[in-house]
Amino acid sequence: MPRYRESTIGQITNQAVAKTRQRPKDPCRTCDPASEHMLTTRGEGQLSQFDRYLAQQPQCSFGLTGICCRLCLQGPCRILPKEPGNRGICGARDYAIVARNLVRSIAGGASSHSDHGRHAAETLLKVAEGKAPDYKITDEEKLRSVAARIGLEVEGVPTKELAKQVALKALEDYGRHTDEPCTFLWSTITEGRRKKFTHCDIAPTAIDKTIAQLLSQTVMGMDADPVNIIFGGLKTALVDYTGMHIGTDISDILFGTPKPIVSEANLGTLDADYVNIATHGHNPTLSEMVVEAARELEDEAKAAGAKGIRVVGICCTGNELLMRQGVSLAANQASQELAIMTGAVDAVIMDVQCFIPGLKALSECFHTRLITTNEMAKIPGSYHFDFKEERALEQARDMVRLAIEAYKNRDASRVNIPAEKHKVIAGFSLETVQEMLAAVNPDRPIKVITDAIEAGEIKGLCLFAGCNNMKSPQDEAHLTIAKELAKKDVLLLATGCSAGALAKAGLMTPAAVEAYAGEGLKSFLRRLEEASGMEPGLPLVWHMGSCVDNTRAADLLTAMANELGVDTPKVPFVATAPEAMHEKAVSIGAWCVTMGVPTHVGVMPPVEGSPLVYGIVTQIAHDVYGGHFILEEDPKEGARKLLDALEYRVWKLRLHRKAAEKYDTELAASW
Ligand code: BF8
Ligand code: SF4
Repeated sequence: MPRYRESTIGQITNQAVAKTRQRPKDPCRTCDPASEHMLTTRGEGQLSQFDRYLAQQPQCSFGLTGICCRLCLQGPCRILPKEPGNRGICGARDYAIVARNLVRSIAGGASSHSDHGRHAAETLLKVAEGKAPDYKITDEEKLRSVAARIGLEVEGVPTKELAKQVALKALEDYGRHTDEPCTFLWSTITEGRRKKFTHCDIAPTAIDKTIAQLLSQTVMGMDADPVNIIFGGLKTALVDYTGMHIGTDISDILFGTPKPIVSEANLGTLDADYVNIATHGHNPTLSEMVVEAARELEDEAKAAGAKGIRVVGICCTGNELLMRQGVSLAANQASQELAIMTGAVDAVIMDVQCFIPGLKALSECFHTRLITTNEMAKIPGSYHFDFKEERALEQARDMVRLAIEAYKNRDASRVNIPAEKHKVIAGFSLETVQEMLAAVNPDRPIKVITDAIEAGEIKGLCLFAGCNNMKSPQDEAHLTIAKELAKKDVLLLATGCSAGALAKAGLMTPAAVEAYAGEGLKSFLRRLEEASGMEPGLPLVWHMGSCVDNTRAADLLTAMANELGVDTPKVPFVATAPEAMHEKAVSIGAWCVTMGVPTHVGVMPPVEGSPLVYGIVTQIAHDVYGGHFILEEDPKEGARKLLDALEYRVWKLRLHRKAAEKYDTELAASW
């Protein structure tokens, strides 16, 4: 069987350099009306990343294509067209430099996600040991199901004791010294993936060791073999997955597994009459306490002249609070500074990741107080709390009081809140999805999806993930691809800032089903809606949570593979990061590929400088893992390629089924 070749995949088109040469002139590059309002009505001197992006153009073509090396002090070395300049000073070739740079991004992403997971596990341990009295085990059922999945004895074990064992088992994944693979990886993937990762020698045994080894593998004078470097990167991507899974599982245990919930999204959710607190970052450990403290201190806000306190979310902390508490999602990554420009945000409380230093200069134009809370993430000139779970609620109260104080200094004449906001139906954890599907088929809920695919009612699933990137007009690629795929009957899942983009634009509503879904998708969603009695209806896009919650989508992929009796590369499931920006998006994309998922990235990563590496990630990866990167900056083309990948899988699955029936053999394992 010849391997799948999409005619344009694998051909370098120099998209990154072509883009920087276009040098846009207008900072207002967004298709979010709220962002447009802020960028066109803001006061003088209120600069944001939209302006700074223009100032950086044109960007360096060596950096854009990945052929700049700064790994040692002899550098930077650039790969030039002719000998001897076509190698670094040490003799490193383009492929080694591109591969090393790429996998070091994966190490960055994996360290972020796994730190998040570690923090969750340490918090759970403190709760189990009675050292964090403000927290509790909210979802005992999840605790027991996670414990059973990772092989712990559950029957008759008291809750706190079990919580301790789960926490310790998670922490074991960070520093194991034996050859056993990471538990939170091994217990959540298919048998086929376990064999594949073992065969390719990329099954990680310990998170911290794997990240450290990748850095060691890629220092000056170490690995120069691009395939070996990339395999090291993929092993590290799997520890990214492991840390993310730990983060999601334990957050659900501590704060509850998300259920369908109605809220709103976009800057219009800020309210001039209230003390507005924006929670920003990723880890719900702090923000859950802020929500609780804000509820407690309503009267203090009223005494200060406000109607009360409004907590809103930005980025993934926003997604976490939206999914569990129904807190409004005010902004995704690109509009974080624009929230401050409204003049109505009294404090931004940050935990970890994705809050940008540019917030500080802008906050100085207003009364807004910036509050950082993590020892690794400080912004000069901001308030800083050394956040400790042992004193969580007390510290959260102090933060909320800082916001109330700031409110007293708010200049009402400068408040400029755009009207734009949309209803959002969120809360699609795997448990929610399974419960909905069980209303149709109680014995085999996932079969409802796989049957709909096999019957041709829907074409498959697409996971929308990742960020905003100033290289693309804000949210445009997310919306374009979502609408294109919905029209073609693809069931859409979303996380992270992609979910933010789709929520802000009203795509997480039943009305969007009417407006954008093809007939097949419409009838599938209606059937499910009726059977499950889902109020107030099913949205077009299912919000699965923050970036770490991409593992919820991966679990759905695994469940579909198990239901179909195949390995993941045969499942009609694709992923897209239309506006990928962060190193975390690179690591998520890399584990999606190892899980056998065709993964579209809408902003060119720095790989065009090496045809060999480009070929490995877009073609060879498919041969080995069944997943590959689709690197395409044109959103419509990206959507077409994703759809092609889905249709190819459905076609092949049918073909293999027919052959197996006809010759009475096992279903072919190839993809
Ligand atoms: O972790 S999608 S910009 S906020 S990295 Fe960051 Fe990207 Fe947003 Fe969530 Ni994920
Ligand atoms: Fe140059 Fe080699 Fe040093 Fe990189 S490691 S900066 S290519 S000499």
